[in-house]
This record gives sequence, C-alpha cells and structure tokens, in this order.
Amino acid sequence: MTLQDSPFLRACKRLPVSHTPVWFMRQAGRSLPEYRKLREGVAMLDACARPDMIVEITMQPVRRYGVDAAIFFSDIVVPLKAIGIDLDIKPGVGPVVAEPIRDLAAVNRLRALEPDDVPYVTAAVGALTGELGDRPLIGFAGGPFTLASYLIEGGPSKNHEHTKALMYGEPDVWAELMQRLSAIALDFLRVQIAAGASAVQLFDSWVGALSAEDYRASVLPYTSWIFEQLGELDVPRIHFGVGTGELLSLLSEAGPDVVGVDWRVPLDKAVQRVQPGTALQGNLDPATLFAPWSVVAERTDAVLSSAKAADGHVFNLGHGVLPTTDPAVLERLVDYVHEKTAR
Ligand code: 1CP
Repeated sequence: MTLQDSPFLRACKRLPVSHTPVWFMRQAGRSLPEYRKLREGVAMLDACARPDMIVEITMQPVRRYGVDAAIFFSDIVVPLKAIGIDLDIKPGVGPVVAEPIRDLAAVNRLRALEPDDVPYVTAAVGALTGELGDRPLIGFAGGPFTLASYLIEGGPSKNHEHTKALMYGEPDVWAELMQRLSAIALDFLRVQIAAGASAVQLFDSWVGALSAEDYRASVLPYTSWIFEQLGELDVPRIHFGVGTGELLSLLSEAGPDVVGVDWRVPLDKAVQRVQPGTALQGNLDPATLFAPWSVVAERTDAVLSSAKAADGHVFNLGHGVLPTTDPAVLERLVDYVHEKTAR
C-alpha cells in the first residue's frame, strides 16, 4: 500500500475503502499510561518543543490502537507561544494567557508566524512521516474564533463573554484580530504540510457558542479564507467544532473536504446540512466509552449505519478522548469498526 491508497486519505477524498478508517481526537495524551510516564517532570509546552517527545507521543496511540491516522502532538496555542505571547498550559486547566488581548494596540502586536519560529515542528513532522510509512499524519491548528477566545478571555471560558463583547462592540478590532489569527493558523498548517503532513484539521472547537448569524458575519469569512488558501496545497482539509449542529452548513460552506460532527447530530442528518461532495467524520459520544461494552458496540453500530448516508466517512469520536477513558476500550473499538466495515 502507498500513503495515497490509505483508507483514511481515500475516505477523505470520498473514494471506496477496504474498511472505514478510524482515529480519535486527542488519541495521544492523558488517557495513555505511557504518555503520563514520558511527561513526568516535563511541562506541556516544553514537550511540544522537543522533537523526540513529539515523535514518541504521536506514535504511542498508533502502536497501541492501530488507528488509521496519527495526529501530530502539539497544541493549538503552540504557534501563539512561538510568536512571543506570554502563555502557559496549566495542568488540569488548559491554556492561560498572562496579558489578555482586548484592544487594538495588543492586536497589532501579534506578529506573523515564520517557519523558523517552530523548527521543532518541521523536525518532528519530518521524522514522523518516515516512521509512519503509509499511515497518514494529520497536522492541525486552532481555528481563529477558538484562538481568539483564549487570547481575549485569558484562559478557558464557558460563556466567552469578553470575546463576544469585543466581537459585537469593536468590529474593526475583531476583524484585525481574526485576520492575524487566521494567517497564523494557516502558516502553522503550511509548516506541517511542507514537512510532510498529509491532511490537516482546523479545530475551531468553541464556535458552537455562536448563533448562525454571528458565525456567518464574524467567523465564516476568515475560515473560508484559510480553506481557500489551503486548497492550493492538495491535502484533505477537515473542519471541526463542538456543539455545531446549527452551524454545520456554514462550517461546510467554509470549504473543507471533510466536516467533523459532534455526537449531538446523527450523521444521516448531518449529511443533509453539509454541501454535496463533503465527507463526514465522527461521531460516537466520548462518554459512551464508560458504559458496558454492549452499549459501546450498539452505539457504534448506530454511527456506522447512519454513516451509510454519507459520501465518505472517517470514524471518530464526537469530541476528544476523555482523560480517564480506559485505553483497552479504544483498542477494542478500533478492531470492532475495522471488522464491521471490512469490504
Ligand atoms: O499536561 C497535559 O498533558 C495537558 C493536556 C493537553 C494535551 C495532551 C493539552 C492542554 N493539550 C494537549 C494536546 C493536544 N491539544 C492535541 C494533540 C493530542 C491528540 O489529539 O492526540 C490536540 C489536537 C490539541 C488541540 C486542542 N488544544 C484543542 C482543540 C481540540 C479540542 O479538544 O477541542 C483545544 C481547544 C486545546 C486547548 C487545550 N489545551 C489543553 C487543554 C486541556 C485544552 C482545553 C482547555 C479548555 O477546556 O478550554
């Protein structure tokens, strides 16, 4: 098999596959004991800047689960740190920004990302593509709304109130911020593609906080620009956000090849909301994995059956693997999907 014949890349391109490909958002990281051991005494952002650790952590779930794609180990805030923003990833919390960005002067200090800012990304992607062989590596970046939310709120937020206050109250500052963050996200993806990533996912995780009208006016123009620019690079583009049932048609309008769907919308309904010729990714509720196996199997059957309506399907969870998930269940799930869909 060659890389281009891999079930994951074929499903993204809506070509027939030998089995439905599987990978899991957040497959690397806290749910794996081998990850926790490797990370002992190493801060998250330091791990993200060490090619040896990036390669090992990216490979861990591939070895353990036999997933059909690897996702690059990094974080959506890595490019922001790389351009000099004072931020940290606090254990048990997430990204925390020392000085939240809330005015034009602060926005204007956000500079562009250069490949030389992230040499460890280039080095690690290069090493990984060698090690992965015909298994694709997915590169990723945070979407502009989600990055903006961390920068404006100063950390994780439930209501995104400062973000919306700026979006509604100072549209010019918002536009400047979104332009700069979109360029940073695009350049972070370009670095990964140039080094050998064979697909990319834009995680605009928190856009589900917006109404369709606000998303269309204040986010869609920027994500559309990112996908348009990526179109020249000829790698499948995946777009995902949580709680986006009401936004799926707009996420699709932005122009990705694949739309990631969370667990709230069955895939046969999601098909009707995306543009024709769009593949779907998803969408087992990650909390299902805590139920007895018979329930996991039944719910997985429901996802696979619903996915028959889709033009191309990549099996995934509806959001990231929860940190206390039993890895043995994920391992069994990969085998189950492969067996059930073998053609
Ligand atoms: O110490 C640790 O282990 C920190 C936990 C951790 C890990 C393992 C964080 C902090 N980030 C990561 C890695 C990571 N982040 C990956 C690679 C691993 C993989 O997928 O296999 C990826 C793709 C991300 C992307 C990411 N970071 C997103 C988008 C995906 C999603 O889950 O929606 C978001 C929103 C973040 C921010 C972030 N970083 C870390 C945390 C705990 C969070 C979320 C905080 C919050 O709830 O707002």
